[in-house]
Amino acid sequence: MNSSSVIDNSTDQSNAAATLETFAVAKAALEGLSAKQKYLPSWLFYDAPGSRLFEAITRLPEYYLTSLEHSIFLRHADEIIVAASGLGGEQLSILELGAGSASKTVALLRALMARQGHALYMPVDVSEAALQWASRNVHAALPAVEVRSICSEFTQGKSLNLPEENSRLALYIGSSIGNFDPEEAVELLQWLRSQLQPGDALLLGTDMAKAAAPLLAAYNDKAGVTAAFNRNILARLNRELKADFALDAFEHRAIWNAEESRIEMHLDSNRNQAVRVPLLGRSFNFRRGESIHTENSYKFTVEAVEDMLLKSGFVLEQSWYDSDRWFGVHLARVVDSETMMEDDAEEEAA
Ligand code: AVJ
Repeated sequence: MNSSSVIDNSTDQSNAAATLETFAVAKAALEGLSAKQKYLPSWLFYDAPGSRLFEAITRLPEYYLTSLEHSIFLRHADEIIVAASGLGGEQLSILELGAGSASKTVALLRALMARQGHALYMPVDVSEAALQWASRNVHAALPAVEVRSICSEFTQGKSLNLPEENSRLALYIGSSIGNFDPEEAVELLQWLRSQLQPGDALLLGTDMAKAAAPLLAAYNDKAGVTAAFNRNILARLNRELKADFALDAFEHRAIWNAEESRIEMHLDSNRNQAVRVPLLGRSFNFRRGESIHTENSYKFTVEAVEDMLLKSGFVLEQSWYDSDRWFGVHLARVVDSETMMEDDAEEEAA
């Protein structure tokens, strides 16, 4: 990366949102780089260059997740929509956490349009740019779909103020849930449950636990795009916090942690070095071989999915897979809290 790609946020657009975001980046960097095992939270990957690199990852031959999930949607969209619609007979609308390019979502919206003749699509994202991208893509493919964007940081537990008239299918796809530790994943899904009503549904996409080889290949691609994606987190600290990370002084490493059932990504310092971060007013020392842990990507069994859903107030109704069962798409229903309390009472009585 050369210096001409450095963006100066302070002179460029000094709006309140940018300042808030820089503050969040600074806080995350200070916390993570001060820890004994250094880490940086994986949301830091997704600035504009990082989001482009992620899109490139989804097109890599080794990164099977996106293409398999897309093929599951293409093959089973009608069935998924019928199953999600349940018995209520109301119109179904689609809510999506994390808008992305919405390219996979189009398959579901097409099936919903065919069934109802109308579809309301509500993408939720922190990034206005991501929301615009999603709604532009949906509009290009399906001009009749009504898009209502919701700009919100959904990991912060705030209300989405959803319209009440329809029943909803919430999408959390792409195995994004795999970036959270098990407890955090349950907290996120519990919050989602709190935004929904009894009878509403959730469609959750998860990468499934499998042999180490294809997993390692998916996170150590030959073209080095994942390595560039991983290093972009340091480039971002250089851009936004004026840090002086030498990108070639950190090596991309992705490993399979079988005990935790997760891929871990790290950046390993290949020398003893100090890195200055002027916006934090300090520097950080790295020993040769010391790592910055940048991501966990959990891989699930269907039992683990069912358990996570139950703890969050959902019951698993049906799962769809590719022929190798590498990727899973799970339909779950909101459990209404009265039934849940009755169940608890029965358990206590037993
Ligand atoms: C977007 C979180 C699903 O964990 O596979 C891709 C991100 N990291 N390559 C994943 C990612 C490295 C991705 N998720």
